[in-house]
Parts: sequence; C-alpha cells; structure tokens
Amino acid sequence: MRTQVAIIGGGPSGLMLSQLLNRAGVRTVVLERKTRDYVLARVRAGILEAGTVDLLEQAGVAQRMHAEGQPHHGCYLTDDQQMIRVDFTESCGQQVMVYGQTEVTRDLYEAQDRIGATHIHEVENVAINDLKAAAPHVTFDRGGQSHRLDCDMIVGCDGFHGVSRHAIPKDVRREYERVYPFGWLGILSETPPLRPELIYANHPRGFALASMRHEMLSRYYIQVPLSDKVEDWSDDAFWDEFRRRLPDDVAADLVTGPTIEKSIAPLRSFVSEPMRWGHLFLCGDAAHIVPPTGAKGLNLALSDVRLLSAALIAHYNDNDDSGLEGYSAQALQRVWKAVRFSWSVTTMMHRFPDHDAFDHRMQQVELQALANSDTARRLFAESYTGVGL
Ligand code: RFL
Ligand code: PHB
Repeated sequence: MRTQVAIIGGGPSGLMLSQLLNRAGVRTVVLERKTRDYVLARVRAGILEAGTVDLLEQAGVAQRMHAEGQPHHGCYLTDDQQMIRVDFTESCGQQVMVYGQTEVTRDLYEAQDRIGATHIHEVENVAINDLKAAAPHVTFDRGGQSHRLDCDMIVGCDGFHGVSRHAIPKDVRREYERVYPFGWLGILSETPPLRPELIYANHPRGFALASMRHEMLSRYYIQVPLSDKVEDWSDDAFWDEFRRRLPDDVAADLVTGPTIEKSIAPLRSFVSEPMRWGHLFLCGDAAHIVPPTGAKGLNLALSDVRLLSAALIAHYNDNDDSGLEGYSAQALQRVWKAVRFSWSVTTMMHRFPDHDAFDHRMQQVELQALANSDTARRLFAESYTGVGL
C-alpha cells in the first residue's frame, strides 16, 4: 500500500488533517486502533474557540455546528465569596462555541466518507520505520495479517497513549510534565443546564464545573481524589456533592436526573519537544496534554492541524518547505501559552491537598483581580477564546 501522508490516529486531529489534505488533493491513509463507534462514544471536549470554528468552516464541516451549536459570550467563575462573569465579547470582541467533540468527530467522519478518504480501523502493533531515510514506512497488523504502508510523511495524531512520539529518539526528545493530585469526575445528564453559561466553582470541598451540550443535555464535573473509582459514585452521591459546591442561589435551580455517562479523567500538563523529527510530525495530544480547566486540549490539537495542513499543502502543491521547517517551533509557541493558561486556571480554581491558608489567599486575590480589573478580565478572555494565544 502507498500514500503520500500516513496519519496514525483517527481522533479529531487525524480526521481533521485527513479532511484538509484530501480537499487540497493530498492523499492520506488514517490508521486507527479502535472502531469508529468506540471513537464516537468518547465524551470529551465541549468548547470550541473562534479559530477552531473557522477551521471547521475551512474543512467544510461547519454546517451542523452552526445549526446546533450555541455561541457563548461569557462564563462565570465563583468561590465562596463572589460570582464573577467574564464577558468575552466586551473584554476582547470574541466568543466561543459550545459544540461537543463527539459531534465534531461525527461531522468529520461523515465528510470523510463523502470524499472517499481511506481509514483503516482496528489496526494493531503500528510501528514507524526509516524516519531519516529517503522515504519512511509504517507497518501494522490487522485481522491477524501484517501490512506495510509506504509514504512520504508520517503524522502522529495518536493521542497521549500513542506510539508516534516514542519514535523520536530519547536523546532528541525533551519532556515536561506536571501531574495534578486530583481528577475530574464528569457526568452527562438529559436535564436542562443550570445556567445559560458555564460556571467554574472553587469551593472548600473542591472544584466543580457546570457545562452543557445543548438545552436538554448537561455536562457537569467535580474534582475528586485520584484514588476514587467511578463505581464509588452513585448518581445521588454525585448530585449531592455537585450541589454543595455551588453558590446556594445557583444550586437551588439544579435539575437532577439519571446520568447517561460517568467517567473520571486525571489532570496533567505535558509537552514533548520537538514536534517534528525527520519525516515524522506530531499533532494534538500525541505531543501535549493540558488539564481541561481552560478548555484548550481540542483547540490546541486543531491549531496544530491548521499549521501542519497548510505546511504539507505548500510542500506538495507549491514545492515550498518553509512551513514544514518551521512547524515545530511555531506550534510549540502556542502550545506553551495554552499550557500556562490551563495550569494557571487549574491552580486558581482547585483545592490542592498540600495547599495551606496562604495558597488559598492567593486564589482569592486572583479571582478578585478578575472581578475588579478590566485588564485581568481581558487577559483571561483572550486566552479562553484563543485570540491571545
Ligand atoms: P485523541 O482524541 O486522543 O485521539 C487519538 C486517536 O489515536 C488512536 N490511537 C491509535 N491509533 C493507532 N495506533 C495506535 N498505536 C494508537 N494509539 C492511539 C486513539 O484510539 C484515538 O482515536 O487525540 P487528538 O485527536 O489529538 O484530540 C485531542 C482531544 O481529544 C483532547 O485534547 C480533548 O478532548 C481535551 N479536552 C478538552 N479540550 C478542549 O479543547 N475543550 C474542552 O472543553 C475539553 N474538555 C477534554 C475535556 C478532555 C477530557 N478528557 C477525558 C481527557 C474534558 C475531558 C474530560
Ligand atoms: C465540557 O463541557 O466538557 C467542558 C467545558 C469546559 C471545560 C472543560 C470541559 O473547561
């Protein structure tokens, strides 16, 4: 088998890259470990930056998002003393779109089907070979048979647990990591969202987030110890704890119901540099992870794809390699800004086991700055909507 660009991983990064390249006449093969149904059942991100919305338009997959997504012009941050609204539009002239990652992925799969792009699911033992030779190749197993895919370039879009990044020699790779001492327990429930906008709450019992997917689908999270298991949390226990972490007047409006999804995600900041080695390029969670507090993971992944797709198209269609040469450095600039923002919002909004009264005062002062300073709100809004990254 032969293609121009071999893409490992069929999550949002891999699908979007394949979509943009195929539309420009560049041939791709996507190799995905799981079934399509499995990929579509993963509940993850919910917030799209304006730049991500633009990219969906460029890829021809924005129609349903514009019909069903909800533009949000602000969000709330609370602690036990104050409820602050950051108005994105007033602060920086931007907005975000509430539209689930599951829906983005579904729209991409459907668009890929329409243009006849090649996806191979349920591949095993993917291995990357000859990255520094004239042409690399990928080997993999499927249905008990071994296969070889020859290509010009390989793009690792295989997420944090993928194999691609490990193909870069250890003495070349630099890794930076912060593992947070808690996770997020998240639920989906077919109930009306608590408020029309998101609420991020720092409470003495721990962080809580009230988010949503649409007018009859709520997405709520609470901070939990890493030792907790999903089975430890009945629906009633979740609702009781969630309610306790919200301001009383907000909690009074909470509508509860059965949960239709419940999972715990650990929180981590991670960056692997460089994002290119020889014929291998990395995109998205394969190269970097951020804690979900800043709603940046999917947006960062797709901003890598925007850069890399343009660079690959210039390589194939205009014989111009400058984008490929600059890809890693350019992508990493945005990555580090998003890592800093996600780390700072995580630190401001969570209760850490080793925090003392001093740390809590620092959190209060940071929130007061958001309440009292147009400049602080503008900085937050620029990062949250992505325009300042
Ligand atoms: P993915 O989505 O992990 O996809 C990688 C794909 O690669 C496949 N794979 C392999 N395929 C072949 N061979 C191998 N060896 C393979 N190893 C892995 C996997 O099966 C998978 O299909 O990475 P990608 O495409 O880079 O996308 C990244 C995003 O999924 C991620 O950053 C976001 O979900 C993060 N995130 C959020 N991001 C936002 O921008 N806004 C949010 O509001 C937001 N909320 C969240 C989040 C992530 C969360 N969790 C569960 C981690 C909320 C949560 C709870
Ligand atoms: C979500 O709706 O899943 C969501 C929203 C905002 C975040 C994280 C997750 O910061």
